[in-house]
Amino acid sequence: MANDQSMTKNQKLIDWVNEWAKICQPDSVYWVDGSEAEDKKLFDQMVASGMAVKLDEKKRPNSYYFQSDPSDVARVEDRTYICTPKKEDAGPTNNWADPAEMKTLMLGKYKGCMKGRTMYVIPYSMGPLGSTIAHIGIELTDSPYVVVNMRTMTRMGKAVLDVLGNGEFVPCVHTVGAPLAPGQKDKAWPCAPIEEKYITHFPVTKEIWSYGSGYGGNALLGKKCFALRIASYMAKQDGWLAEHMLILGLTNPEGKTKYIAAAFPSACGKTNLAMLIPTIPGWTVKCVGDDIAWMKYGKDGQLYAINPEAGFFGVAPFTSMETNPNAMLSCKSDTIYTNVGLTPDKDIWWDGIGVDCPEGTITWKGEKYTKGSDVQVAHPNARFTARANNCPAIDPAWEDPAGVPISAILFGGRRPSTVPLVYEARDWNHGTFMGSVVGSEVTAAAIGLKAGVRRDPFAMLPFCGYNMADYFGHWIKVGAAAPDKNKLPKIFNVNWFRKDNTGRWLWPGFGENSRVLAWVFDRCDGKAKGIETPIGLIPEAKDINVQGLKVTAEDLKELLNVDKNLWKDEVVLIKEHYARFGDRLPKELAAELEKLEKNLA
Ligand code: GTP
Ligand code: SPV
Ligand code: MN
Repeated sequence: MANDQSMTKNQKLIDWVNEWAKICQPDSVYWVDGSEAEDKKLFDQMVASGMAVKLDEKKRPNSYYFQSDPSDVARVEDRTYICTPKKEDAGPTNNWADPAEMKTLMLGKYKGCMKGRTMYVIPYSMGPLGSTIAHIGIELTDSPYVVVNMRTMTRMGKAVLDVLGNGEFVPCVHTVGAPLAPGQKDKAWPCAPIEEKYITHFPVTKEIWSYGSGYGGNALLGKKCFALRIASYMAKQDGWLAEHMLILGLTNPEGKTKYIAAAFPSACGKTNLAMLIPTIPGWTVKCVGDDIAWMKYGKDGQLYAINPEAGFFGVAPFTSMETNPNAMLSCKSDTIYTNVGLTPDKDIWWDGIGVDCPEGTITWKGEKYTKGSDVQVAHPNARFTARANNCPAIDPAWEDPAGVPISAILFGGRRPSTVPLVYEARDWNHGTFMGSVVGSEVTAAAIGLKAGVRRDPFAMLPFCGYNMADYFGHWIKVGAAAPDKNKLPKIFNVNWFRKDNTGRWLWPGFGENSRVLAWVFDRCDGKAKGIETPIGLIPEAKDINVQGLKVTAEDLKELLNVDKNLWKDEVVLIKEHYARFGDRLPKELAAELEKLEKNLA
């Protein structure tokens, strides 16, 4: 089979690819088939060109190391656009540009942008191939790094074209924005300067145009661009939910399983929670997904979730056999590492991996580490790209096209104070309120953010494809449309990141979070009690099992404390946050805020 347009009979697709080839002017066009041989060939080429390093085959089978350009290490929220016809429809939390103007501007940049390179055509499916809830995208890219990452993160290749037939696809155009003049030597990691990058979405016409970055969410367009920004817009139109959520299956000592979805902002613990190993006896956790959930009501009236991805693009630093063994085992083989340290024996290293950094390790910037030097070995947003199938804790139902029934939804972020370890919403609208006011200390997952706590509603601030106030309204609507209110998931807020006034973590986190999940499970099972507070229901101290922990009774009291004065300050911040949305804010949420204020008086 030739890797060309003979792979499909979809004339619309062929015409679209040819049109873009004319604009971008690549040396050649290559249709990706998704085979292992093709994957190997691409890696070999990248090793030969100096873009990739093959890791030691014994220590890290079939795994490769990449170093990005120092300017291209994470998502760029400043350079990310939602281009709806009307500015109000993108809302106050998104960068907006007029679609026609943006297209004119970007077409100017796309002209000849792939000179000296190959244009790869990547057919991919978000969701199990052929499932009625999956959606197909086609990404054009001039980055072989993107191709090999998409192979792990999505179902990709010829099989997708077969399923697509003459059907509709979401067109995604990507370039690193670094054309080569004849004879010009390529960089190991070509990209455009930050101020020339554009990560652009046209939700109404369902198109994605990305220019100038080769990294993560900027370049793997099936992930944040499609499965969240475009999909959230589709979900609003069609009455479902596209969310920045992990999905896990929790089984109690009696063998009963419940599924939980959880939204935490970037680098706030989704991958860790999704595959945690419970420290309390008799409980197990299985992973369905670690970043994105698409949720719809099933015939039985319950909310069902699928993971549209096929792999993990996980934060490397502080992942270890101690904190997250399942992630370490997932990235043992067949893994792509980006911006970690490269040891002299061709293995990888990052802070918190559990061993000292070997002398002579090459840092993500290409410097040599010597003991005592204070160079940064791995970038804080260094990532591994690993196959979900390689995760020892993958749930047997993770690819079930019907999804898994969701019993509980958790929200949370990094809050050093104020927000207790866990509290439960009184009902769906109260839970929607909780999601809408999530705050978190910013992390390294995006470039150029000011340090401190920012509001990141539903962990969707960088990922909502339309007006955030309308998104809140959509959540209210989905709750109201529940076929059976009693089957709605219960909603909780959690906070693993409380500190005391010396800066010490009050809660050990990681596997110990199972102690909180157990209370959530029991609440859903009608067993444990919830105590009313002004902000919602909290556990009785006795219902959080702290056996074997260093957490003292005092610590636990502090962790579960609802300090009225701190919450009054919080209300002021929530009001500021809500004010951005003007009268587009759903009245149900204004009412929830009023209720909270009254409860605190
Ligand atoms: P994205 O992939 O950016 O969406 O991130 P994520 O939400 O999946 O975050 P991840 O699980 O990768 O965790 C990010 C960082 O938070 C890592 O360095 C973890 O070690 C740390 N972390 C995760 N869970 C906990 C926890 O329970 N307590 C503490 N203290 N740190 C945690
Ligand atoms: C996030 O930032 O939430 C991620 C990493 O999951 S990226 O794919 O770069 O968006
Ligand atoms: Mn994420």
